[in-house]
Amino acid sequence: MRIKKYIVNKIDEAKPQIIRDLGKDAIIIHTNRIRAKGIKGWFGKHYYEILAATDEKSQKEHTKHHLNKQSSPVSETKNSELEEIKEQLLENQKLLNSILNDLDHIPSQLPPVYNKIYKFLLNEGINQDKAKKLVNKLREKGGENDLIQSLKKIMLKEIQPILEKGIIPDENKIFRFGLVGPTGVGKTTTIAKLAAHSSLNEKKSLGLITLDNFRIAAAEQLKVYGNILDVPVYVANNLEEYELALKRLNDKERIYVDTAGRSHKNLKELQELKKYFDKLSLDFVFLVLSVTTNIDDLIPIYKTFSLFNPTGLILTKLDEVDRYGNLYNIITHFKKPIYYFTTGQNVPDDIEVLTAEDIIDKILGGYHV
Ligand SMILES: Nc1nc2c(ncn2[C@@H]2O[C@H](COP(=O)(O)OP(=O)(O)OP(=O)(O)O)[C@@H](O)[C@H]2O)c(=O)[nH]1
Ligand SMILES: [Mg+2]
Repeated sequence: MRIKKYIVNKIDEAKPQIIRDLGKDAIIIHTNRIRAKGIKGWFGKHYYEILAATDEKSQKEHTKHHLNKQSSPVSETKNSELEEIKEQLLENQKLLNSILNDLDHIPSQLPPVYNKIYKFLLNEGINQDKAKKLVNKLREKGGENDLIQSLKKIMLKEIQPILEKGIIPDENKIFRFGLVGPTGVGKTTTIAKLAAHSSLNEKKSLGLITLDNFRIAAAEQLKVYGNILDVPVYVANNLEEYELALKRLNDKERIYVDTAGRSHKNLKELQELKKYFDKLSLDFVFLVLSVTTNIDDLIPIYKTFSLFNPTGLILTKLDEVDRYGNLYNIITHFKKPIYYFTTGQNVPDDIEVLTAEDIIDKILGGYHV
């Protein structure tokens, strides 16, 4: 066995070197994508470390073959021999391509049209692994002329069943809602929007409770909205006050409970908050997350807040993003229905319910053939 290491900018670049050094039977045994050290690395420069191997026998044959070719004068090389070499090289190329494809579905090996779609998905903010999986599914499906239409179907099949669950039944029942989430994502603003909708459109009787005694301004913020809508707002500083507020709002068709934003790193405070939620069985617990937060940062947040056993998500600040791929990341990663999307600071207008189709249209809308 002979192993040789290659450092290249693109995996393709290693292929001719591997054939030249180790022969056509060489196989790639390992590839590693590495970020360049120092200042180059900061600018996202990557290179590949590739390990290729061949056994001694085929290596010897390769060297012999190589030397023979070198010593024979070009004038003596017959056309048929040249053809043979050409064929051999093409064979090698095919072999290496298939190895590389099997390795990690390397995007540079994709046919151009798929590569374009892959790059588009990445550019839209879809996570690399998820984009790769989508393109692979698209390739497997194949056959259809309109690839974007096929991709849409694939994505729809994936996210529709998740989103379909995110509907509040249109019943004359009493519903209690609690909103939790990290700081500043828009929980209080969203409660104001929801409360306005319940009161003005659905004509429901309602009350608001805030457990946010953390910031003095927080209770005031909700009270202002309460006054405008003419609905009672209770500020609960402890469990007793919370129970009292619940009693007073007992006959209301809708109760919205606002909470202080907490860092997911502050587990103790979150566990304390959980005690309040346990006091009243809430029909819907919404975890409020901002779409401006990257999926990698959302994962630990989601993990900690799953303490509250959320019914679903509310995604805020959709107006602040230009690319919608993170929606796909969030839906496929957490597999939780998204009940509402908020699209700005205006109360009560900037809130929407989006279907799976709406979301996919947003993501794929910018693709040009
Ligand atoms: N652009 C944009 N801003 C929003 C949206 N929703 C809320 N905001 C703004 O985000 C800021 C924080 O909103 P809050 O409702 O106070 O957020 P919160 O989650 O209650 O914050 P804490 O209670 O401090 O954790 C405010 O300036 C809101 O106007 C939205 O959909 N888009
Ligand atoms: Mg708040």
